[in-house]
Amino acid sequence: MPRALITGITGQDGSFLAEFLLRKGYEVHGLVRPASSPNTVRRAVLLGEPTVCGQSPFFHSSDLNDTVALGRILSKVSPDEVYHLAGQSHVGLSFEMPESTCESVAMGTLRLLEVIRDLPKPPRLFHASSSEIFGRPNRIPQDEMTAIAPVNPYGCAKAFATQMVRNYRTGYNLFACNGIMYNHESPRRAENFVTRKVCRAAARIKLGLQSELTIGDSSASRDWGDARDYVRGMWLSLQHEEPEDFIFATGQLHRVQDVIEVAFKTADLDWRKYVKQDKLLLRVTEPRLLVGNAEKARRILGWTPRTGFAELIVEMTLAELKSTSKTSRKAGSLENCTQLVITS
Ligand code: G4F
Repeated sequence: MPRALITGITGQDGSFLAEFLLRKGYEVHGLVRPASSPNTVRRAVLLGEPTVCGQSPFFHSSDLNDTVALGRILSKVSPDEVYHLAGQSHVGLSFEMPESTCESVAMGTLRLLEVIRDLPKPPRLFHASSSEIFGRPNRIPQDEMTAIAPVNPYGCAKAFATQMVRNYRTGYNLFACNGIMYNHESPRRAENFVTRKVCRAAARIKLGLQSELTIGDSSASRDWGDARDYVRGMWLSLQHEEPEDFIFATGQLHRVQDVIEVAFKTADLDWRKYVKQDKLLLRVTEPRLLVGNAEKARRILGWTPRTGFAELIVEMTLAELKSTSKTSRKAGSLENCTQLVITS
């Protein structure tokens, strides 16, 4: 039975990856911060299912800033594959907390690399890098050779981590890959990312629980895909015979405004009546035209995204309507929603 360790197992990607690997017959281990209680963790990972295929992950309390504890866990678990997804991942927050963002994202990755290089049998390592390393790129769409030019603290920290992974691969012969991930979403996305924020607001407005949606730059555009597709890409990266970097992206740019229009239409609402802009939500700097060319992943790994943008936003909005209506006294007002299918 192959064994995998996931840092960031309680996040959107970590929970999907844990399920994906359990279904493939892996023994799955996850690193969790000591503050997360096992019950909360299990709920986040398996979303109410006690097990996937009769298995559930093993959780280990540790922090990426504790190299000794990290080394102990890696020695004990002795994984074949490590998926490194942990770290502060909100770009807006990284302007407010640049030091702790760099500590978790940049130094956390370096510590993990140091521990792995000292192991007698180093596992294969996948590092979840980000399109944010490209900032305002001179090449559109971006590929694995595009110059790194981040424009925010999070992007700078990811650039450092990405380059360190490359250095350890070359210098110490580690099987270490960067997946340069463009935005990827799902109903499990945290509420402070724009797609979830919009879909949640559309559902809550429909159910009478919220009166408006306040948004930052609605003209900002991103290459948005489905997190479940990207998790498959993570696994495929480590099954290839050579360690390499791969772009994971849809190649399609959409605006925040497009998210708003699809979500509000799904909830059968006119967005013009509810959406307000707030300059306080604008970022110090915005990256521009981050859109990826995933041709290398398609050619070498056979990876292509399966879910389209509109389909994803509709699914997220319907999931919000369903979960919110369970707790709402106004569930009856769902009757007019387009494409709404609520199953128990
Ligand atoms: O959803 P976002 O916060 O995602 P962002 O900044 O693109 O970062 C995400 O994707 C990256 C690439 O994969 C990851 F590396 C990163 O960890 C994270 O997962 O914002 C998307 C866009 C931005 O242009 C932002 O300025 O939406 C704009 N936006 C407009 N109003 C807003 C809002 N973003 C948020 N979070 N909240 C708003 O009210």
